[in-house]
Amino acid sequence: MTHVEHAAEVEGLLLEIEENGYCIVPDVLDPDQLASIRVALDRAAAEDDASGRASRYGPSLSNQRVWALLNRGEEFVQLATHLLALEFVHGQLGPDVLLSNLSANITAPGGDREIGRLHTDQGFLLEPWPYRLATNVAWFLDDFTKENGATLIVPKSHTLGTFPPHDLAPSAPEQLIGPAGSMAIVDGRLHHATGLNRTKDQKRRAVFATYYLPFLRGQENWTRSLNPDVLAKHPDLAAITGFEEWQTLGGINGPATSYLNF
Ligand SMILES: O=C(O)CCC(=O)C(=O)O
Repeated sequence: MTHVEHAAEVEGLLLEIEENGYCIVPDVLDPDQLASIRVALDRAAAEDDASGRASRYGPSLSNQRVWALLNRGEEFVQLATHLLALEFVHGQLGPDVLLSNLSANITAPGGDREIGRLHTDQGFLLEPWPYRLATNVAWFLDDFTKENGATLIVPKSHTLGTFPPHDLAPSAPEQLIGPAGSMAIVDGRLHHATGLNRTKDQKRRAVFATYYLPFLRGQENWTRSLNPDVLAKHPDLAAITGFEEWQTLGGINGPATSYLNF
């Protein structure tokens, strides 16, 4: 594909997000990349279980979240800084962004009703929301199917600029469906929820990279949690994890103090 064809394709998909609140891009990760990310995630999830720190939820605690993945393997740094994903993120949010969080959500069989509520990724702001503050990149590590908990979505709900209805059981007309290796780009205002995994024995693994406009405080406080070795190896992470001053914000106007062991 030529540079011009590529730019036109990205432009077309950005328009699709403007209209529907999301788009799905297939074939972004190749089978080797997928295999190594799955191994890294399974290892991190098992380590959390073994240490008693696992973030499990749902009626039978079948679902598992694994947080702050920058610290859990090189594979995850590559996802957070993936050039094509960042092209979409910059198209949505502009040239400067922060990585609010990088987490995995693993749905597994268990439970008989949808678990989470419909929500958005910028629900920290009082409504109405005049513009987008967040963009989420969902990396499909397994096929996303109707049965295995593919994310529930309400297309075009990003144009409402409001919270979803406060119902306990989410009702959404569509789901993010696509093969493993795809990524979905989701406007931070889109109403969505984790689907219920109705399969007998299939997990649905996904990594969610959420980016914010640079003046916001992100979900993860990377300036305290990012492993210094990871930062030393990837100095380009400094800007998106909030280590650098942006405009007049986040500067250090006095001696710097390390709170890493605080
Ligand atoms: O796991 C999913 O399908 C959705 C996760 C989600 O809603 C989120 O990370 O905000």
